Amino acid sequence: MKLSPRAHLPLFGLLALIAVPALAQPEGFNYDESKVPTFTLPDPLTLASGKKVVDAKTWQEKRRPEVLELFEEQVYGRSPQPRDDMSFEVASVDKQALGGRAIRKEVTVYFSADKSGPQMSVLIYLPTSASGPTPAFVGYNFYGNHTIHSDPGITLSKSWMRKNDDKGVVDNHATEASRGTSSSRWAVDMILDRGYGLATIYYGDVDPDFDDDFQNGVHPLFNKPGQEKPAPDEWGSIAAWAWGLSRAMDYFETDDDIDHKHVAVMGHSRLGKTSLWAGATDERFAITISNDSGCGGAALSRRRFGETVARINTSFPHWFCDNFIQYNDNEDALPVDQHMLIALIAPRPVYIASAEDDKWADPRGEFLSGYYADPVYRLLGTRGIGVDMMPEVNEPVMNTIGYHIRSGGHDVTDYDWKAYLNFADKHWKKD
Ligand code: GTR
Repeated sequence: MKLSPRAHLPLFGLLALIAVPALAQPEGFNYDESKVPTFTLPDPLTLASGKKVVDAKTWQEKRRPEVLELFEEQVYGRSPQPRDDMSFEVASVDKQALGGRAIRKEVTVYFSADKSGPQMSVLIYLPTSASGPTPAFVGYNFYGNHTIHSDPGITLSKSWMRKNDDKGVVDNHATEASRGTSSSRWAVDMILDRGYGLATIYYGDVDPDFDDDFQNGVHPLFNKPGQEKPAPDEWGSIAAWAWGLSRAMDYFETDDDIDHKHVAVMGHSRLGKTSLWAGATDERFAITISNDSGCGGAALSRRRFGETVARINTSFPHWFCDNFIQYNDNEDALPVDQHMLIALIAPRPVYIASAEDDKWADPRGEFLSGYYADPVYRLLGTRGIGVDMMPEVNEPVMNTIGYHIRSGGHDVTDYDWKAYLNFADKHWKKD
């Protein structure tokens, strides 16, 4: 059976009523549902041999490795194992942070024995009220750990940052004016009140986000002798960032204050693409959350709605592996689509969030990847997505696959965090 999204159009007819005109989206791209081309998605439950997958064992042992390999080789690139000389160092601990409600820790992860080499700083808040190991969310931030809260005890990042006047970045570096400038995206109080911890890392610690042929960040640490940059099937920046999240998980496994069996990986936009790849490649992440992840994240590439493969590979040549370039304006040749990325996370819970005005990220394409991953989730004995049409704005669905489309634009809001906390409660605090 070939899956055809067209077959479901009547079910999704309501969407037309809730659509709003595109706001400030790049011109020259399609934002018109009627202009989405007809396409056929690859079936996650058919082996390369053409045989159907009809039981969980065949998925786990045969089909899942095939799909993972395709994404590694063709989309994100293969990542290495961590080096044996990686180490962790607790750089600071304050047991009375945020007026006594949180333990704040800062942990440095050195990716090799060279402590002046690539490293990342993990900022962790845990509720002081916790009586044992705490379940936690982990996610990257865009402009340094010190931006997520005005807490003066957070070490100001010294790393290279992208230019941004609103974030107090001067000469590509943070200043005191940067503190707390992203706090609206990090519901620290709400997370602590609900009994969860939060860990965050500046993504540029792992790989600064610009195209320099991988001369900085973690990549050079893993070059083979004579190698100057990753091969066409080796890790781009998204894969490197996802790899960094796994190194944070390596640390959590050593920290008795963190319930490492209950860690949710969350990310927004390019970092939502990253959280999905982290959840797909590292089964230690018990929940995966993508916030407005769009093209190369949850959105189906074949829809060519909003951002396209050609556009993302042109604007951000370092994000994916070089093999992905062959799919520029050639999406139908992809051996995978993003519903299969969601399927790689099965049977673990995954939450996909969209925003109504974020047409660039293709909200409907983000929903459909969850929808078309559902057969894999159900084969593995879960409830899957549990709905057969896209929900209305601000009406989250929460089964093993969760989804919402919130009103507003490309952002992370308290509304999103509330949904993620509810989703974690639903899966982890069963009576
Ligand atoms: C945009 C890019 C999106 C998304 C976003 C972000 O410019 O086209 O795919 O990743 O950046 O990460 O903020």
